[in-house]
Amino acid sequence: MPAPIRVLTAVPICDGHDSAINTINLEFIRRGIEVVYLGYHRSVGDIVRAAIQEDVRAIGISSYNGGHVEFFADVVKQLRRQGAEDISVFGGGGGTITHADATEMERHGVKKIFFAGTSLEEMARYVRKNYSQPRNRRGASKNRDIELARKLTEIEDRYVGRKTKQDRKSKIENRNSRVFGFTGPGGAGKTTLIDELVLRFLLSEPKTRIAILSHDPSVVGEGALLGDRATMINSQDDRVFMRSMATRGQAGGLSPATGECLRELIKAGFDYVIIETVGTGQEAMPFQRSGLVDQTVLVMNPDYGARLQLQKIVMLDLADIVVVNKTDQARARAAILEIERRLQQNKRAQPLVTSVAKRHRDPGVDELFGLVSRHGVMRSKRRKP
Ligand code: B12
Repeated sequence: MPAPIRVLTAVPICDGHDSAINTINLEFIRRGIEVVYLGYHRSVGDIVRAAIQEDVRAIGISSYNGGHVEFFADVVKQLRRQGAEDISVFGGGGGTITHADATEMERHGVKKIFFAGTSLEEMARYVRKNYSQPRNRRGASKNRDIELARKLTEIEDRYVGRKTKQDRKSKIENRNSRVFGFTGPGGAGKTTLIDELVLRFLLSEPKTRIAILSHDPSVVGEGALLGDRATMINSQDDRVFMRSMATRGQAGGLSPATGECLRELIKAGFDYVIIETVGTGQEAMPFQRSGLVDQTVLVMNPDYGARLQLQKIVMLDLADIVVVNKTDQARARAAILEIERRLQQNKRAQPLVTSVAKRHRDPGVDELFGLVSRHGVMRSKRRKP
C-alpha cells in the first residue's frame, strides 16, 4: 500500500477567504490525501517553513485579495532558496487570478492555477496524478529542518501497510530533551494551550528549540485533515519544529510511528518535545507504554457531563498535571470542585491548573508553564475561575 500523499494548504497574508480552501480540503481528504491545513492570513515565511517541516509533496494556495503573482512567486523562490525545490506550488482564486496572471505565475515556477468552474474532482485528480510518485531527492540537504523532516517521512512511510504496533523500545539515556504528552477530549483546547506554552518558552528562554508532534485521526489508506497548525500562531517560529501526523488506523491517540519519530526529535537535540494526541475518549492512556514522556498533561473541558463520568476517565488517574481549560464557561466552578475531589482520591498530589488558554497572558497558562519549564518557579495553586 503506498503512503498517503501529503499536501499543505493555506490562504495568503491579509486574506480571509477560506471557504473555498475548506471545501477543497474536504474533497482532497475524501480522495485519500493527507492535508496539512495552515489556515488563512499566512505569510510566505510561515507557508514555506511549514511545508518543509511537514515534508509535503506540494503546497496549494487559495488567494482572493490580490498580490497573488508576487506572493506565489515568492513562495517558489523561498522554497528554492532553502533547498526545497522538490515541493511544488499550485492553487487558485476564482476570478481574481486571471489567465494572464496565471501565465506569469507559471513562468515563475508555479505548477498550476485552477480557475472558476473547475470541478473538485478535477483538482483531486490533479494531485493524485502529479504527486503520488516517490520523489527524486538529490542527496543530503544542508538544511537542518529538511533533513529531519525527511527522516520523519521515512519513518512514517515504513509503517504504512505493516501491522506494526507502536514503538515500545526502552528509554533513550542521557537525553537533553524534556518530553511532554498532552491529551484530553476533542474541543478541550489542547492546541491553543500548547501554542500559548510555546510562546512562554520562546519569550523566557532565548535559545530554546521546541518540537511539536501533533496528531489527528485517520483510517488506514484514507485521507486526513491535519489542522492543528491552523490554530497555532506563536508556534510559527524558526525555533519551533512542528510535525502533523495522522494516526493511520491506530486507536488510542497516537500514530504507529510516533515512538520512532519522537526518538528522532530527541536525537536532534530539541530542548522540549511536546506530543499532542488526537481528541481522546475515557479509556485512552496514550503515553502509558512509550517510556519516553517525562510529564503527561490531561486537558479537560468543564463540560464533561455528570460527575459520575469523572470516575471513568483513566487519564485522571495517570496524568501528572490536570488542566481544566475554558474556565470562562458557565459550568467551570462546579467542574473544578468535582475534578479536585476526584484527584484527591488518587492521593498523588497531582496539580490541578485552571485556564482560559485563548486569553492573552492567562495566569493559568503561566502556572502550567511554571510546572513544566526547566526554569519554572511558579507553584501550583488553585485559583477561582
Ligand atoms: C465568498 C466571498 C466572500 C466571503 C468569504 C467567506 C470565507 N470565509 O471565505 C466574505 C463575504 C466574508 C467576503 C469578504 C470579503 N471579500 Co469576498 N468574495 C467572496 C466571493 C463571492 C466568492 C469566493 C469563493 O469562496 N468562491 C468559491 C470557490 C470554491 O470558487 P472559485 O472562487 O470560483 O474558485 C475556483 C478555483 O479558483 C479553485 N480554487 C480556489 N482556491 C483554490 C485553491 C487550491 C489549492 C485549488 C487547487 C483550487 C482553488 O476552486 C474553485 C473551483 O471551481 C468572491 C467573488 C467571486 N465570485 O469570486 C468575493 C471576492 C473574492 N471578495 C472580494 C472582496 C473585496 C472582499 C472584501 C475585501 C470585502 C470587504 N470590503 O469587506 C472582504 C475581505 C475578507 C477578508 N478577510 O479577506 C473581492 C476581491 C477583489 C479583488 N481581489 O480585487 C471578490 C473577487 C468580489 C468582487 N468581485 O469584488 N468575501
